Amino acid sequence: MKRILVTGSVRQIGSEPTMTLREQYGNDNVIVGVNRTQPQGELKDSGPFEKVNCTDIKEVDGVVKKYKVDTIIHLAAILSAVAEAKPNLAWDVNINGLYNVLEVAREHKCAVFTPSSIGAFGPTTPLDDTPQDTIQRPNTMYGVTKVSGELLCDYYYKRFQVDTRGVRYPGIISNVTLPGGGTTDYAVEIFYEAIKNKKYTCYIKAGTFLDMMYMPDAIKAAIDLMEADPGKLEHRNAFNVSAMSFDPEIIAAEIKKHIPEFTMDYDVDPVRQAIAETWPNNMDDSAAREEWGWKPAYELPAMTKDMIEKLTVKLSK
Ligand code: AKB
Repeated sequence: MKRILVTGSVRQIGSEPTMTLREQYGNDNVIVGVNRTQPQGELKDSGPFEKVNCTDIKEVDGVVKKYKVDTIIHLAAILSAVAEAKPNLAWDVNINGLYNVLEVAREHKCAVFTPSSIGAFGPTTPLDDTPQDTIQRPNTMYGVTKVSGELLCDYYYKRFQVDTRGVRYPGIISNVTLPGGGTTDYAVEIFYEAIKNKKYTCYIKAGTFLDMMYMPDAIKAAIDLMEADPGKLEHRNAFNVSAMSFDPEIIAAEIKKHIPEFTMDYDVDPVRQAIAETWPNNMDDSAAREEWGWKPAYELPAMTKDMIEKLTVKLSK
């Protein structure tokens, strides 16, 4: 990776990876691709940014040509809960947007990283120790777009030799950008509410286990996979990666160790609960460990401690 375009740079999953990429590859070598939300602060001031709406192939093509981009980190996507509310938009961004990125990559010989998700699984998938290769019949629009995206990336690799790579991200927990429109967002909101109000009303039922990952590990997964020896990659576009699995009771208990007065109650959202019930309780990520040495640094206790320390400082400003 020498010249990198990051789409979706300003959104939940985009802003921190973009800054890490700038630190590692040079500010001028990482182009922030924005659509409607303008970048702020360090993200805006530290290097180039350009309007890149991935559903407009001319915009993607223009920026790739202008900066001689060799790698596209394609993070622009509509997440699960919004995708259920706006399936047309989800199809347009998650499928047509990806197709445009792959076409431009084919033309200009770029490598492409695209995240898939635990949302690529569904109700008939084995939900415990979910294997790398297994049944994928999701019943959400988000899931449909994620499975299609995995297949499309495989196709572009086999048919056109585009160097496509990707992981199935679990819920990502970050102290920088607030989540929006996902099913796993509760695992971030809970920290903000615990610090600000000492209580949280959770929209996911007790006993619903989901895989999660702290943002530094999510960034490491993307960079390690893109830097991996291609000769060792068998799965390429859809590696299961996980760092921890918990239900709302377990994360609440961990937070209570730091904020003893914290309490949690429930007001379950039927849409997000139904989605969560079709996603793995925990994935088997041994293929990623074997093929490119995946190893997360943060489990639940270390992530919780770091989130509380960082957010306490941030929210006191
Ligand atoms: C969501 O909840 O939609 C995302 C995801 C797991 O893909 N965070």
